[in-house]
Amino acid sequence: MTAVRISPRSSARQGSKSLRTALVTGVLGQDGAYLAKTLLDEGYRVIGGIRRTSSVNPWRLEELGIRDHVDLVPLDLLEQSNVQRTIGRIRPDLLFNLAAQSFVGTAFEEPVYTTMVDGVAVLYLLEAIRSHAPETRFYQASTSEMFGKAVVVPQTEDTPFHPRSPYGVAKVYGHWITVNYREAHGLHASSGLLFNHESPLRGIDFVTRKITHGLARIRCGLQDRLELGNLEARRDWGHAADYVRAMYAMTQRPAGSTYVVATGADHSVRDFLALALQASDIEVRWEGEGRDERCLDAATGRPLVTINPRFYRPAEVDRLVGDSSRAKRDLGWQPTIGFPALVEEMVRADYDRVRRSVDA
Ligand code: NAP
Ligand code: F7E
Repeated sequence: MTAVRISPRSSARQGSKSLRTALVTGVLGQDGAYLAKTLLDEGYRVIGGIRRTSSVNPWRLEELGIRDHVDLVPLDLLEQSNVQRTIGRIRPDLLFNLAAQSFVGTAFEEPVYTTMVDGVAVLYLLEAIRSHAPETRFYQASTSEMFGKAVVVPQTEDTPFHPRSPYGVAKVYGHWITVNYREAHGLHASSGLLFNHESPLRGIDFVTRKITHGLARIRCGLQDRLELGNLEARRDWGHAADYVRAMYAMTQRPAGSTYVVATGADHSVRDFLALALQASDIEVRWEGEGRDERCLDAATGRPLVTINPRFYRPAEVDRLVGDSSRAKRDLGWQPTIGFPALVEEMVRADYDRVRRSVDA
């Protein structure tokens, strides 16, 4: 990991104003990295907000080759005074709020923290924009988790919300306060109802990356088996590189709005695992049922995947599949990377990293 240079005071407004400026919270996360790359390609100066930790790790920016092109500023969403000062100083043209406690499993263990970061902090940002930078165009990272126990399949912008986790509940607040500031204060504020999107830059706790990383370690003899939860859970999985294009497109519309971003097709965790095993050239057979089901190496009979109820959720979402007709019509947005290609890319990237002993 290389040393990280953090600009305590960004000079975005002091230098030439010819370059448009985008501020991205959560820039070190999966979407932050892909979005920063998209914005740089669009000609923006990109300032990335990060929270201070003992070892800030910009590995995703490094993987995309943009580490030296993004200015990092301290911006912990829970410190309202810092949020006010940073936005007042930078007055960005675009502000993307991607920072979040984004892991649903953790939200059940840390519901208050999750509510503060994923819900209340959205209000801190909107208040700062309202006070200091009302021309700033704002994007809020909303989620299909807000639909939760959805009454309609597929879900659209008009489907009622019924969140099933403290994460989903907090995001519902973030969404509605964004809509409210658009309607009440005339801000250019958009909310993207994004369904699951993955990539080789996905965090290691999420099931897709847990599978591809785990299989790579098994192939390299570094791990015996993979423990998973509910294999029947279904998600509408797309590629993060596609989804950040929709975020940017929302900020380019004449007015802010709400859009569903999804592929329109769902698959089970079992489907993802099967494709990942295939792409890893591992032949398997299954035995047992329910929580006793096991996936064995066809050649040796060794268990490769077992079920651990620890990874079940206290409450699951039902069938989440998105209808992106509106985004396709207004934003000209289309997903370009299909499910098998996504799985293969993730399997290949993790195998390469594990073989080269690269931490990610
Ligand atoms: P991610 O990889 O978990 O990234 C989240 C980022 O937020 C991390 O860089 C994290 O910092 C930062 N963060 C957390 N708490 C913070 C705080 N208090 N102050 C400042 N930064 C903080 O998530 P992602 O997958 O890129 O998702 C981006 C956004 O989209 C999130 O808001 C997520 O809830 C939402 N979303 C994601 C999906 C999806 O499928 N990926 C779908 C719908 C919505 P550290 O790097 O220090 O941990
Ligand atoms: O779980 C099941 C689990 O943690 C997907 C976040 O980006 O997308 C993400 O949230 C499914 C669930 O993602 C394991 O029960 C089985 O049904 O990868 P996940 P998520 O909860 O859908 C939404 C749209 C967001 O907004 C979130 O920020 O997979 N599952 N076995 C497992 N999940 C995990 N994590 N680990 C397992 O072992």
